Amino acid sequence: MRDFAFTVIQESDSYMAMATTVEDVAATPETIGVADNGHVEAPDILISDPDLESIWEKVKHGERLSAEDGVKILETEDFSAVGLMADYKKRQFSGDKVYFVLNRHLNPTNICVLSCKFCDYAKKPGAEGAYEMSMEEMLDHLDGDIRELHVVGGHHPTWPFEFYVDMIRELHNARPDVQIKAFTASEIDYFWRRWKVPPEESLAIFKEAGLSSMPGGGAEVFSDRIHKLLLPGKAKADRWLEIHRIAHGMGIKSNCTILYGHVETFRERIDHLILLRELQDETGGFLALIPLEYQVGYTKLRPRHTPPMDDLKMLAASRLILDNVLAIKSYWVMLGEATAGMGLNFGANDLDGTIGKERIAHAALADSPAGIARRNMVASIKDAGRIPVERDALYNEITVYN
Ligand code: V47
Repeated sequence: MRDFAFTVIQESDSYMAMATTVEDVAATPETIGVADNGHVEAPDILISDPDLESIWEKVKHGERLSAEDGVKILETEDFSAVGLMADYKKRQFSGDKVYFVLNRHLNPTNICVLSCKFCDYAKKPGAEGAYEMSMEEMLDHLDGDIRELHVVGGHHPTWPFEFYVDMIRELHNARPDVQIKAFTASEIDYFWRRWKVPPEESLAIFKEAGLSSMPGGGAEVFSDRIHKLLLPGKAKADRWLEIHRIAHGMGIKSNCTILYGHVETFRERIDHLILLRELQDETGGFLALIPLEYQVGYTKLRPRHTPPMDDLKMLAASRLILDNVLAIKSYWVMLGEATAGMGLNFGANDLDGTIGKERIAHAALADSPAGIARRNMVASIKDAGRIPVERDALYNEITVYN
């Protein structure tokens, strides 16, 4: 049987050795509760779909699930069995704890050279609604008692690389206590394509300027078919994975995402998760997966949002396939608060954050409020019968709300 807690302890130790400041030391299994909850009693599960029998045997025995298993989880009608299996798996990572962070999203510009077919946020220069923030406006995002600033924007045609370095430096100097999680792999790739700054160099410069970790955006779906269809010109799977590999090797932890619920197949979703799992085996550098439910908005790649039942199966499949990543986020901004709350019983152990001024999902008409406060986070987690834990960007625990 695979001993997950032990694997994580080894991986975290190697990253702690590379970390440079106290704030940049990532959480250890002790701080996230893995050590306490590594051995969890398997519940009796009533399984009505025979396809799930062998999957449950594997989950109980700590065996890896295959791509075929993942597809069966997404296809099954046996909704409750899937939820219970994912919940069991989740307890091995974090018991009953559910994490959240006090954070703000900063989207410095929506001007973007790309034309991804799912994106309502990007604008061409001069188009109605296109914006560029001044440094002062960006610094305004550092209000209140936030711990994490999430910085992601369009691939701007003319902002020089040095401007992005100044951005990180000024944000960091203004609030050294706030951990800056900035720039998707797609943006890091763009700094190479546009300004010829290779990822090793840009990441080292950003790290020195105050970058603490990287967000998981820009991954979309790692399939050549989808890439050709929806995101011509954007970093492909290999490049996205390569950039995260480089970051992890430099001691920069990161998140990963999958954008689902548009034109991808179930098999393409699971293949994507398996590629993430393989990289995580290699580096141990991913902190969390965020399954992003496609927001129909004005792009209308499909007529309706993914139904909540399918969102919940997607969370469960993510938890069960990605058996080596600590956190699975139930991302309330895209799922809506009700489904995100239910997600805490389908394998998710993180509600992301209080967010504040998020723009990307709201450009696509996501209907949850643009920021819910700490109180609401704690209440939502307690409503799901779980223990709220406020964390920092690197999953160090700040407060446990017992
Ligand atoms: O990469 C764009 C996605 C991502 C749409 O790392 C859309 O902690 C749904 O990556 N419907 C940015 N999604 C958001 C993101 C993220 C969010 C929260 C936390 C973290 C983290 C990362 O949003 C983009 C793209 O995949 N996106 N348009 C849309 N219509």
